Amino acid sequence: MKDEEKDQRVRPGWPRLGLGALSGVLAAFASLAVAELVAAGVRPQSGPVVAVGGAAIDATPAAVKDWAIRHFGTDDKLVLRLGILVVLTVLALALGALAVLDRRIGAAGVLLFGAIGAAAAVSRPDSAGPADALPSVVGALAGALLLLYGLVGRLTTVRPPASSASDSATGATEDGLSAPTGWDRRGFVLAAASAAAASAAVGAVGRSLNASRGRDAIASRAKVTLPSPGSPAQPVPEWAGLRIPGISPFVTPNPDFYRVDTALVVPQVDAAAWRLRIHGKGVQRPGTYSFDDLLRRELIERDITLTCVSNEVGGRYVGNARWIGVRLADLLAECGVKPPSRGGPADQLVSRSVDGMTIGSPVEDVMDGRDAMLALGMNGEPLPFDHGFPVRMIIPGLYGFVSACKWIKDIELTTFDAYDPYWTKRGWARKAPIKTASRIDTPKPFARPDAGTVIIAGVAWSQHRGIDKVEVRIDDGPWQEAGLAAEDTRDTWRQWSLPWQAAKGVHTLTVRATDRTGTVQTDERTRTIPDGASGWHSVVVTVG
Ligand SMILES: Nc1nc2c(c(=O)[nH]1)N[C@H]1C(S)=C(S)[C@@H](COP(=O)(O)O)O[C@H]1N2
Ligand SMILES: [Mo]
Repeated sequence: MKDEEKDQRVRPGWPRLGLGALSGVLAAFASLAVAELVAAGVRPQSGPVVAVGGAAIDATPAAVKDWAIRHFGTDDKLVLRLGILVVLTVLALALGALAVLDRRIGAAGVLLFGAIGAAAAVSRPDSAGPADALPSVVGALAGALLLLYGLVGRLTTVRPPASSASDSATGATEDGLSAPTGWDRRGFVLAAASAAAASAAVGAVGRSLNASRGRDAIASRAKVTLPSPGSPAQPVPEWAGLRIPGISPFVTPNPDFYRVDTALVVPQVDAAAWRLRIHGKGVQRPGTYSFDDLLRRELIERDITLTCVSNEVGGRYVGNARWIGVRLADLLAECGVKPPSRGGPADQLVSRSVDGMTIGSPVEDVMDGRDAMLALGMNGEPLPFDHGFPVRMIIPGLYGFVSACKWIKDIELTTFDAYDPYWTKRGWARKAPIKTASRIDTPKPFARPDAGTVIIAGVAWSQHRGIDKVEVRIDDGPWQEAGLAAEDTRDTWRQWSLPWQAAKGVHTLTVRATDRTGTVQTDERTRTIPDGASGWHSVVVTVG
């Protein structure tokens, strides 16, 4: 304590700059807390962190986004949020210190942050209009007032007018520092502690209000009973699922199903208020459908394996589920839509989601007889919120970014020439059928199995063409044909296995698949951008 005081006397600026920096952080978090509270009244997505994060996701170059998806997986959004908070903290530290030197700079800085948040919020594709600026603006004003009058104001010198000694800051005399450069130490500590406590309380109230806004959506999902489908899926053949430890289960349980999307806040849509609009080029009878309208139609139930274009060779962004939904081709035909091969003027179907995503699919594929659907159910339950409740699109054979719009609300018929959807604008392909692929699930990379019989097993997929053959190669040996599990449909993946007499040493296991068109999976390695990775998956193991 003594040393500190001495220090203060020698370099009176530094401790105050430090406390100024602390004030900056307190003010920043107070701003966020207030913004969260205001966002609860506007829309949860209008808060500055979500808005700036969303803008950052959209602005991120495709390669970086792909890298983030690969490295952080479904945690990518958590990492982004933390990143934003770290950057904000660093800037707030600097701004707080600057505010001690010049309060105008402090004020300008805080308001600039508010302006950035507001600009991001109103320019989001799902923005509800100017009201989305409110959380950032009100938060910034609260932060600026707190910083300047509540905190830094107590640190900076208040030079008492010569005529009046009464409003002189009191810290000076207590510290024994020479007046008039004193500051109100006790007042500052009190203000800082109250600001922190108030921010925590306001933030907590804001968060819980935000959470409760999803109540209608949660209730509407709980009320859904999926009717039994008029066109049920064929029973899964008994031998579609091999009983091999470590192999991917034939049906991916919903909680294990990969999730890839740009939504920082998972949209929670009230099914009762949800509508789907179908319109655009060549739509003779545009229509609007409610969730009940769809439930009343004949439903189809199909097993379909979904794959993400960001899935690397050997990656986990593939899953197989039993979907229930409305046949999309029928709905389009009712609206008078014709595919290009029958003279329809539109060759691209653009799906729009409530969160502003756009996904473009070939009309020809949707109407060529495959089981393209508006899915309402996934593995026996209404769609989970993460996977698009109340309705999403599923088109067998196409990567998710050109087929699987979640939280869909609008379908527009147009042409590929006239419009590029979200991912295409960012360097991904316009059209992207899923590439034939295979993956070794077991043994795992760098496993150390005992010498003797080792079961090599995994999955292979070539949606809408079907898997004909899977082969495995040990080191540079010959290709050996693996045993295939029974085929469910050509839209689903297929398990495979091969018993291997493993000798001691390090070995490389490689797999490749052949689809029903007779095409052998290529060993040419490509990146995921623009239309999906290719190449063989291999795993190195050490047999002991
Ligand atoms: N609204 C919306 N729908 C979306 C996306 C998205 O970012 N937003 N991502 C697409 C991509 S790239 C894929 S691979 C699938 C993933 O679906 P899943 O998360 O249910 O596995 O959703 C598609 N639908
Ligand atoms: Mo994807």
